Amino acid sequence: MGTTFSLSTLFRKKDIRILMHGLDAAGKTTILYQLKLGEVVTTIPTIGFNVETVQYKNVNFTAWDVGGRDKIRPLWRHYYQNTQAVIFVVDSNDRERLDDVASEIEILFSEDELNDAVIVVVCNKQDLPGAMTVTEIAESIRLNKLAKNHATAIFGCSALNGDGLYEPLDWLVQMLAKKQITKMVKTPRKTLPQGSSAEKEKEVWSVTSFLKGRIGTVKTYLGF
Ligand SMILES: Nc1nc2c(ncn2[C@@H]2O[C@H](COP(=O)(O)OP(=O)(O)OP(=O)(O)O)[C@@H](O)[C@H]2O)c(=O)[nH]1
Ligand SMILES: [Mg+2]
Repeated sequence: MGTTFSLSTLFRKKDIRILMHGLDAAGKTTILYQLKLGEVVTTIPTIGFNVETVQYKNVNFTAWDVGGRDKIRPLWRHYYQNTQAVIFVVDSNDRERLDDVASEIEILFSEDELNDAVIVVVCNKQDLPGAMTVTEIAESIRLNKLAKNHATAIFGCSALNGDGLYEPLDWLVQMLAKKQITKMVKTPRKTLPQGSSAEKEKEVWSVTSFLKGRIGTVKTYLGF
């Protein structure tokens, strides 16, 4: 008897909860509203949080943009529960605080509650002439070392002109879909909770037939 699962188990999850973290003035709120409204809004420093749902390629991202001032950073961990992805926003023009960025990112990667989350670093303000490159930032924050135990990637963007805002989302969706498939392959059907909708699902595919024929369907569903 091989491991079996139903395709609908994968399809139930198309809501993704993401956290947007980063030092104050990195551009989190600007990115959030550029994604939501397609325009640059005038921001003030966020004291609590903003939360918005952004729909992209058939996925609903519920994005929590939490204020980054040093005094309120200890509150970040109250938002970790059920988080599937973290977008850590860096001000590419702020060389002076790159050490702070490195230590905050290191803390994030070591949080047990985020063990299953994917973390994407976004180097914002690439439109500014003095902006550090993505490579420079990746080296300074030692992302290679952190990536050994965690799914991660780094991208450049500009919330001001909208460049590069969607590549991180594409990567997140791909990574989360991969994780979901891996989890399902590893989870024997008998461990599904009794009476759950997955349990009631009538059509069940074997792993082999799923892998042979269904990955294309998953991609289509996710909008690739
Ligand atoms: N040049 C440039 N400026 C940007 C960009 N993104 C944001 N800004 C500016 O950076 C400043 C801070 O942006 P916010 O979005 O408020 O930053 P934040 O990360 O939400 O800050 P907190 O709420 O304090 O944590 C604002 O003046 C934005 O207009 C960008 O891509 N390029
Ligand atoms: Mg803000």
